[in-house]
Amino acid sequence: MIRAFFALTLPDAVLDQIERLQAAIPFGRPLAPENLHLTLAFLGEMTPETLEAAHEAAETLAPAPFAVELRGLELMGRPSGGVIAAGVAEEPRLDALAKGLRSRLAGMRIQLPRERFRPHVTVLRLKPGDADEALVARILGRHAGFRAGPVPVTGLSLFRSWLGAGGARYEELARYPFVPMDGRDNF
Ligand code: 2AM
Repeated sequence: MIRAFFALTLPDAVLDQIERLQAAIPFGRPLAPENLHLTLAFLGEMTPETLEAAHEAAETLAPAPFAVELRGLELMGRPSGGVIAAGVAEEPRLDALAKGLRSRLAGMRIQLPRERFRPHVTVLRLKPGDADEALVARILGRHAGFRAGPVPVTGLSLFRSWLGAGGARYEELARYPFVPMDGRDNF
């Protein structure tokens, strides 16, 4: 089985901004720059045949390129085991892209483990004892004005996730550049 997900990659300038943010947070385990991404759809464990179907689904997406901005910080989960993530400024074209991808996957009878799309970029992972609620709240408040971008959305990527003792490692299996078909958005 192959553990896979679709995500947007981030430009170096944004990776640098996130790295500076990570350095300013005094707890948690920062994700390495090569592990930072914006997940569009987590597929979970797939057979090679199902993964091929997911690949074909993604190939039919052809929106016009656009851009998003990272904005603010949030705690997802609990301080004892959640993640600190950068939020994403509201962008209807991003929602349309995720929806278009998910409906194409559904058309291939691929059920996603989690339905709701909540765009974010995980920047730190927390484990028990890293920080209490008050400290997390203080840090979130201090960095509420965090902004990074633009993140040009000129394509998406299919990643394989390898789980290991040192954490997950991601491998880009395919890239789908956006080439608008007949000049129109095709989410
Ligand atoms: P995260 O950013 O919230 O950690 C690769 O593992 C990507 O898929 C990560 O970005 C992760 O989201 C997301 N992911 C991992 N496990 C998941 C799950 N069970 N459901 C939804 N998304 C998941």
